[in-house]
Amino acid sequence: MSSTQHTLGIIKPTAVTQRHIGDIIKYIEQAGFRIRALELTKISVKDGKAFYEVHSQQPFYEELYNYIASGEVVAMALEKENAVADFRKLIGATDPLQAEPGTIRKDFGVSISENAVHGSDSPENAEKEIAFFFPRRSW
Ligand code: IDP
Ligand code: MG
Repeated sequence: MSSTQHTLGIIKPTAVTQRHIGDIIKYIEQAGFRIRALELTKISVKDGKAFYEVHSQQPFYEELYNYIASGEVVAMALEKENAVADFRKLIGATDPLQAEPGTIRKDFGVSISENAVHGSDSPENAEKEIAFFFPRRSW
């Protein structure tokens, strides 16, 4: 059984500076997602650390939070049946080189760090991540 679900997507700094916001949103809308909230914003290093806390034991943690805080990003709350899994499918593998043709990371990612987009990995984390960016959510 499937039901309406939400996920958090982030267009990462490199994709923003490369002016791929419109292209990426087009992929997202054409895949059937409804955008429920959207903000162009800049994350502080402190917030980047908190957002990626789950990766704090990874060797790439410092690079990760510094990168997400390095420029403007677009945070989006997305709605669809099976939104979490379907968005992971749409964005493709973490490493753009491994991602399937037609996925966002394949088409707009430049490296494993600069892989164009973030997508929540579970419905529970999606709820937390949406609350992180959109604390006044009314839907
Ligand atoms: P995901 O974004 O596909 O869920 P995660 O394993 O959750 O991948 O890692 C979070 C982010 O950390 C990735 O999107 C990627 O940008 C970065 N990352 C993952 N593995 C590496 C690595 O080995 N080196 C550098 N950055 C990495
Ligand atoms: Mg992840």
